[in-house]
Amino acid sequence: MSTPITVREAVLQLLRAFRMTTVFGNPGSTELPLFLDFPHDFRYVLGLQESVVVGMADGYAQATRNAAFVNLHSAAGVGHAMGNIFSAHKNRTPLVITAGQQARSILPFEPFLYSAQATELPKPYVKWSVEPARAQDVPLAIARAYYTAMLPPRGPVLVSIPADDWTVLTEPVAPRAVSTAVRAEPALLARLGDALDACERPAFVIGAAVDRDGAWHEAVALAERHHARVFVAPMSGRCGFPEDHHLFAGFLPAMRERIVQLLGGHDLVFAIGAPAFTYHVEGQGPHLPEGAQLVQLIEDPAVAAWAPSGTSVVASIRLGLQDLLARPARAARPLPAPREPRPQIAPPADGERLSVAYVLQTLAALRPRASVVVEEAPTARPVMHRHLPMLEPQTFYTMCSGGLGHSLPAAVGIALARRDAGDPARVIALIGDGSAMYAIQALWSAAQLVLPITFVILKNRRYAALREFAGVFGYKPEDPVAGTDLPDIDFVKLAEGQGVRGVLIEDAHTLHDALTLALRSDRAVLLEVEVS
Ligand SMILES: Cc1ncc(C[n+]2csc(CCOP(=O)(O)OP(=O)(O)O)c2C)c(N)n1
Ligand SMILES: [Mg+2]
Repeated sequence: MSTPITVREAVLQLLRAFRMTTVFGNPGSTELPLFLDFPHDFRYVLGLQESVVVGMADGYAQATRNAAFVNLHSAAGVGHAMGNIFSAHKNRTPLVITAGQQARSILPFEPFLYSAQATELPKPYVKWSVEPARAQDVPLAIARAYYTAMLPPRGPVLVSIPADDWTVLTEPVAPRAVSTAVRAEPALLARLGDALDACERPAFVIGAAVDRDGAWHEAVALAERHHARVFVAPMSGRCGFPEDHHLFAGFLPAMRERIVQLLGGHDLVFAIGAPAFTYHVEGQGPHLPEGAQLVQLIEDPAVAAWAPSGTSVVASIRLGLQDLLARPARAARPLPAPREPRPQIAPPADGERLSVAYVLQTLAALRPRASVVVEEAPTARPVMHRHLPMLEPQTFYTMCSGGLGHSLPAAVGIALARRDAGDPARVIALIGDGSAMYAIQALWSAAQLVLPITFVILKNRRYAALREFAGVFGYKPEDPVAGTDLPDIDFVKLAEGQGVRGVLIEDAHTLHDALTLALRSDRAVLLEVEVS
C-alpha cells in the first residue's frame, strides 16, 4: 500500500504525467476546490464563455497532438460548451473535460447548480462520460478518460466531479503505457495494395486524418509512387497534401453528383483518412463514377462501417501508409495532366469594394510560407481554395463539423501551442463576420496571452452562405432570406474593447500595409476588411 494522498494531489500527479498542465477553463463555485493552492507548474487559460474554452483547448490539442485538459462549470457551463464539444467530436480532437458537480452530501436535496444527469448531458458527442461512484475513484477515472480520448478515433471525454471529492484520501494512480495507434490487418491491407497496383488511373481523396496523424509526407510519397491525382475530401478540417504539388487536383464539394463528376475517368478511388463521402445536400445516383472501385484507409471503424462500397482498412493513417510504402513499387504509370494555374486577380478600381479573392491573394503573397491559417468563413472557403494554397503540414485548420464558433478560439489555442513549442509560426485567423460573433470573447484571451495572431474578419455584413444556399430550398434570387443581415457590427471596437488592436480596411493600399505590419507584430491585431 502506498501512502494515501488527496484526490486533488493524485489527479495533479496524473495530469503532470500526461503533459496536461495547461487548464482551459471557466470556473464556478463547484470547480474552485480543484485549484486551492494552485500548483506553480500549472497554467490556467481563462476563456470568457465555455464555447471559447473548448475551442481554445481543441486548437491546443490538435497542435500539440496530445489531449488538452478542460474544466467547465456544472450544467450551464457544459451546456455553453456543447457546440464546440460537437466540433471536437467531429474533429477527433482528444479532450479530457472535467465538469464540476454539487457536493455528494447535498445531492438528495436537488441543490443549486446541480447537474441532474451530468454524464448524459454531453452525449452522444463524448466517447465516454462518468461520474465516479466514489470520490476515491476520481483519479482512476481521469486516467481512463485520458487513454480513451487518445485511442483512435480520438475525441472528447467527460468526467463529472462532485465538489467535495477533491479532499478525500485515496491511492495514487501510476500512469501506464497505452497504445495510441493501430496497425492494419495484413491480409486486408495487401488487398488494398493489390487494388492500388492493379488500377490504371488512381485518384486519392485526402481527409483530415492524414495531417492529424502526421502522415503528410507518407501521403505525398504514395501519390508520387502511383502518379495518383490527389483531391481534398469534402469539408476537410485539415490539409494533408501540398496544394501546389503537380499531382494536386483540387477540392471535392460535399455533393454526390459533383463528386462523381470530378472523379470521373478514375478506375480506383482511395479515400485516405476521409469518409467516403461527407455530403451536405441530397444527392441521387451512384456514389462513385462508372467503373471506379473504392478503397479506404480510416482510423475510425464507424466510418468504415458506412462506406457505400469497396474495401475499408481500419488503421492509423501514418502506419497504414507506411505499410503500403513498404510494398515493392509497381512500374510507373503516365503522369496525369497538371491543373490549370491559379488566376490572378486585379486590384479593385477606385471606389470599388475589395473582393475576397483579392484579399486572399494579397494574404497569400505576404504571409510567411510556414504560417498557419485557421479558417471559418463559409463563402470565402472556395475562394481560399483558389487563391490561398496550403503548402506545409499542420498549416491549415477548420472544424469538420459545420458548427460555427470554433475557429476564432481554436486559433488562440494553436498559437499558444506553437509558442510553447518555441515555434515562431504566424497564426492567421480568417473569419467571417457572422462566424466571428459566436465566440468573439476569444480576442480577449489572445490579448491576455500576448499571442501574435493576425485576425482577418471578412466583413460582408451578412450570412452570405445562407443566402447562397437558399436556392437549394426553392428561394428565388430576389426572395429575401430572413435572419441573414448583419448590419452595424464594429469589429475594430469589439477588438479594442478586449485589448486587441483593430484596423479598418477599405482599400487595397491599406490592406497591403496593415497586413504587412500585422504579420510582423508581436501582439494580436484584428483587421476588419470590408468586402464586396
Ligand atoms: C452554430 C451554427 N449556427 C448556425 C449555422 C448556420 N450557418 C452556416 S453558414 C452561416 C453564415 C456564416 O456567416 P459568415 O461567417 O459571415 O460567413 P459568410 O456566409 O458571410 O461567408 C450560418 C449562420 C452554423 N453552421 N453553425
Ligand atoms: Mg458574412
